[in-house]
Amino acid sequence: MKVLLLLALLAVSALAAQKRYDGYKVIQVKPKNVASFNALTKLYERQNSIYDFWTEPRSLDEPIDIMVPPTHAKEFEKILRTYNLEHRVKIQDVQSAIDVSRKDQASPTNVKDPRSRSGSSRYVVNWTEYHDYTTISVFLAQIAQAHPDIVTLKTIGKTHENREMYMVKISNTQANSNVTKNAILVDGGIHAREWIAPAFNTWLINELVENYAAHPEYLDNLDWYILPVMNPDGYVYSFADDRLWRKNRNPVNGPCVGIDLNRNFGFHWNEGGAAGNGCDDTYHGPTAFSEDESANARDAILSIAERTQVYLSYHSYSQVWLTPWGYTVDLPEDYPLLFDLAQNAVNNLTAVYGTQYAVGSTTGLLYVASGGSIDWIKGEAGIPYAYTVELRDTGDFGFLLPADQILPNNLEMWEAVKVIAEYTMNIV
Ligand code: 0X9
Ligand code: ZN
Repeated sequence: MKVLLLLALLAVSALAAQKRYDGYKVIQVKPKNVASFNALTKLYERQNSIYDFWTEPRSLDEPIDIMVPPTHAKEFEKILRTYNLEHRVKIQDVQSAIDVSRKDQASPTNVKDPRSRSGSSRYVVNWTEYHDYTTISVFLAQIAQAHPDIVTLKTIGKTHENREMYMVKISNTQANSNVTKNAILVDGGIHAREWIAPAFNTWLINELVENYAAHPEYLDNLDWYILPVMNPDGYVYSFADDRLWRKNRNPVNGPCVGIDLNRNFGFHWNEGGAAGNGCDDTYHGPTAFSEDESANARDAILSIAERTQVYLSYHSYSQVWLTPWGYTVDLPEDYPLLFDLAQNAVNNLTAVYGTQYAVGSTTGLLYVASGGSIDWIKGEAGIPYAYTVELRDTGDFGFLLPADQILPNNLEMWEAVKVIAEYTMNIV
């Protein structure tokens, strides 16, 4: 009885510790004219620690999703009235939406006996739920152990909170061992709350390995390097403490915690579209590569960069496929090549369920954002086909994408990745 009481108390206090979003709304706004677009951009630049822009101001005809706290509901209504803004409430109460989406979170894995929960399936993960970092780590160890001939699990360093960061190498080392293979680098989860990105990456690892027979050429002729969770501390925090956490968990900013790792990479670092205020969600950090996570990624990537032709960095949401640059409106010289490959990949994706993705440069489709990983990867590491891909959806659920969309998301994205793989095999 006492034990039960203690457990109940623990459960309640764990819940109580979670950041709550009672009365927060996500409102989609259409700017439509220059004055209102500028007003919203100003709000984004000056007050993004109050108003969480789930999507940033992009262009006049693109809707913007803004999470408004109840304390600022009146002020925001005034802005809507002043600029006569067309708007629609997308999420009436963010806390209720988080409560609903909690059913999509798999229960934690018993590390001592990882098989106890998974029943008959081979691995601890499935793709009908979102899994915590421990479970993903156990899965990586399991699949590496089951396929020592094709999977190598490497640790590339530790996070600020001392968690291991993993990189998975997948290749059939028996095939074509005399030639140097082209490589594809994949990452995801640089932003903690974008759970669909790690969920796609673990699926991709499983598909490449377990379904080898369906596409042996992908492992016979290519090396794959996958960093399934780039921001483990943030990811853990988004499970346990704050579902909408984005940055890492380095507390260097006085009262505020965290650096946006996708503003911390060292190519034209801090040249716009990144915040100097440590409380902002796009804080670029004190210096380029100041963070353990970005520095570890840099070192691991540099060691494989020479043979690597493609980089796919998974985020959510918006359904867009982005090329460099993020720091400038200029386009890279080989932009037509990057665009064509991306468009072919997207066309194949759309053929599955009709899901639409827009293709274009980061500044062309989104906004100026310096210090992003793709800019450094193309500009400094020299990997030519560098892309950021924003997965499902277009804002109905946003970051709280229901788990029943994981599989459709993954299956359609796989069709795009197949086009990339076919192309990369043949680059000489
Ligand atoms: O702003 C970002 O970091 C990405 N969008 S997100 O909504 N997932 O935060 C886009 C990154 C685009 N690439 C560069 N910044 N270079
Ligand atoms: Zn992101």
